[in-house]
Amino acid sequence: VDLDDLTLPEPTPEQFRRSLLHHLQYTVGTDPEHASKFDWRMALSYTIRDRALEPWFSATRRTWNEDRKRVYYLSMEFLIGRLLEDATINLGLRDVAVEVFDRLGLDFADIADDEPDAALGNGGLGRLAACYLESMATLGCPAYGYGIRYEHGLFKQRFEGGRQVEAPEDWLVTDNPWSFTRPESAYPVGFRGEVVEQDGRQVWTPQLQVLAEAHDTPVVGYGRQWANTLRLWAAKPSADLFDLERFNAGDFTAAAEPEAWARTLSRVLYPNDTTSRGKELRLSQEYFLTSASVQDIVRRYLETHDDLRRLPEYVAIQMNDTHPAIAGPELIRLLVDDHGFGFDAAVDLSTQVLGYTNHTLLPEALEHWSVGLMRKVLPRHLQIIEQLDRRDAELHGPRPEGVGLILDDQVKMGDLAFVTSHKINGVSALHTDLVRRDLFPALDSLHPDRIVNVTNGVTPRRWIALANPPLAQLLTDTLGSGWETDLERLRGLEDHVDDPAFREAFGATKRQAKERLAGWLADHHGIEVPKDALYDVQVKRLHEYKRQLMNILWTIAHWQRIKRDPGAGWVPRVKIFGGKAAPSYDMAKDIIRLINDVAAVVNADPETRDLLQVVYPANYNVSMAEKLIPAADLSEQISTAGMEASGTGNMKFALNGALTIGTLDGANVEIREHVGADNFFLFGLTADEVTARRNEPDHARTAIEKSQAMRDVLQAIAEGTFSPGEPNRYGGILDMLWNSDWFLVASDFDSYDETQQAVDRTYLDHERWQRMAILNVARTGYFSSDRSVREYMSHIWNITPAL
Ligand code: 26M
Repeated sequence: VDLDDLTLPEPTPEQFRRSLLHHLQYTVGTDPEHASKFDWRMALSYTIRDRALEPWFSATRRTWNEDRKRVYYLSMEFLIGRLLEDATINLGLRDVAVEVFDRLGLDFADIADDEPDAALGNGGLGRLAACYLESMATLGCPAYGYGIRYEHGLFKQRFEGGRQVEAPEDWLVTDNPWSFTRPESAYPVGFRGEVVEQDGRQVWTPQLQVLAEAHDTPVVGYGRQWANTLRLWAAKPSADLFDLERFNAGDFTAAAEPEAWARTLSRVLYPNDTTSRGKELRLSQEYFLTSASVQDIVRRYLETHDDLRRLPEYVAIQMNDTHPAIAGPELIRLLVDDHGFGFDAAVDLSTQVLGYTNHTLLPEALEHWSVGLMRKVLPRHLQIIEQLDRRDAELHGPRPEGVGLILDDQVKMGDLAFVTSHKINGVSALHTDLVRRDLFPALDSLHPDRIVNVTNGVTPRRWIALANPPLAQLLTDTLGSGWETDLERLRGLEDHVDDPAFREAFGATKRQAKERLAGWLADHHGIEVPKDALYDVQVKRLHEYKRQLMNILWTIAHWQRIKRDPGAGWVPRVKIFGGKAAPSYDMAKDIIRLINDVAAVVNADPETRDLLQVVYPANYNVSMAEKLIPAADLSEQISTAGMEASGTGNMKFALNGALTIGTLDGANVEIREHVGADNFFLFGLTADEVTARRNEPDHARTAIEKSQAMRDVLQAIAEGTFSPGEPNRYGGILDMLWNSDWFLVASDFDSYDETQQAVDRTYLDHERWQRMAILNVARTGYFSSDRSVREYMSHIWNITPAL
């Protein structure tokens, strides 16, 4: 078959309309008179999808024909959000689609808004994987994302009496037009059982087997040239799991148990982004993803090669944190047990293929599994880990205390990932320094060439073109097209920063975004906010180190000050919060409730209502981020220094013309260097000062006693100002602030307060603010994920892109 014969030409509006109506009738099975929003959305999705298949097939064919090296990105999370509008933009079809819907009397944006978010991730790590997939496709880097097709993504959040309530998420209840099931690509994944020695070889006979079934989604690059595959594994019981004997004996429930267990593996995403509590199901999910993926990778390689020793020339596997770190032992196992390799040769080969990205230094997030659990679930892999550990000890001589893969009967997954990878990377310059210094000092001095930095980035297609069409239009009008794939061109805006006409147009894009957001808040959340206030936004997962608490405490201080002197010329502010807490994280949930309680009191205060509003729309996710970020004037990046590995929200805000108030943490450091210190609101202790301050006894109490503002705030909370009739509601928070305060809210409060006042003063000088905002956009092109992916390609994967 000549595939080129089947290629669809770039559609005219008329052809697009015909495709749309064809799908509405023949795929969706309805007609324009009766079609619902859902029907139109499906018809549109199929129309767009048809056009995605051509770059998808041609990229796959080219990689195959040219026998190119491929990268495999293994991640427990892909927070891809909605796909329809992104694919439409990347295929260059947005204008045509908008026009066709206009003529049908329908609104393209409204229909695209019907799509559920694919929320297969918690936060930064999962969203980064999604941005990287999009950049790899845009750059023509042959790549596969491998993940799990969770039936239920991240829980849905709502508030009841200000408290977070979780409900299951159900993205698969309606058809997913972007997914292609590949029943022919299914792999058995074994668990438990025994290892016996036979003729000097170890033979593992698993007790349970599950099938991993592939579901493929095309990932379309910008410019219609290339598409890659996101392959998500669904767990299916293998036929022998069904216990026919038991069933026939009438024990139906027991007969179905092993089947139910199998399906559990892809049932639900763990809603944790910090604590790694040892749970057998989590380890089993990690192995399920890893084993299916590694089998698929080796199978694909062997289709066109016969010598596995050349695997590193054709395969790069990237581990997104340690969650898939069992990939090292799994690849070694396949090479030794199934392909006759010696142990050392298998280790060398695996190490050349694998890379490991670290995303956190938080001790509670560093994965470790007890030796006992490993022995039970993955007995052969434990043997390999023990053998790796012995080999390392022999190679490098006597080891200091605490060095090695197993400590206190726990397998340390970070160390395992390190010794089985040729490169280990941190995600910002500061974070990489800390990875070297604090996390892997011993391994770093043994392998000084292994740790490298790749500062995170975000895709400008989703985070500018899709999220902020008026800004995108202004960029194109000012710089010409091309900035979408060469974001450093934003520098060209510097030439226009003093041009009043450009300044006016730039200001208009922000005003429009605020109006859009205000409209959406009113329509979807019943929240009314002024359109001309300073929009101050903190959106991210709830965690003590991110210090949403400091933000809401400052909000209270600000409210108290306005009440003391209402006529003092205050800048009207809307404080916007968004984010979910892990269901078991009590302190984070208390902070959510406090924010909502403060909102209730402050928003109802007639003295201050025109000057201060606090809003917290429930269920922050990727599509809410697309609405909030373009409207922000001020981006809150206020983590305790040394704790946020990078941040990526910080980049999205700066690219959309928000100014940052932030600490010297993660990528804030580099953002400040790029935009210039004058265009960034810096406050707070440095990472080294944080370490020193924590060693000062009673640092919290001392700091609170020094700060009149802080004491007034804590007193109001303790008096029940925000919890009428229940003054002790926030006793836990108050006790923590006075007596422990690990995240140094009190120590940084006054510095934050002074800087917030500087924000107000600057905002009153409209010209100056506008100038700073424009320079933020102009100077943050570096934070494109295209730049990050290029660095991975050249420093870690050794891949040259096909485009
Ligand atoms: C671990 C064990 C069990 C269940 C869940 C987990 C887990 C899941 C996600 C642990 C951590 C997870 O994510 C961490 C994360 O999102 N880190 C963020 O990564 C971003 C991308 O590099 C950085 O920008 C953020 O600073 C970092 O916090």
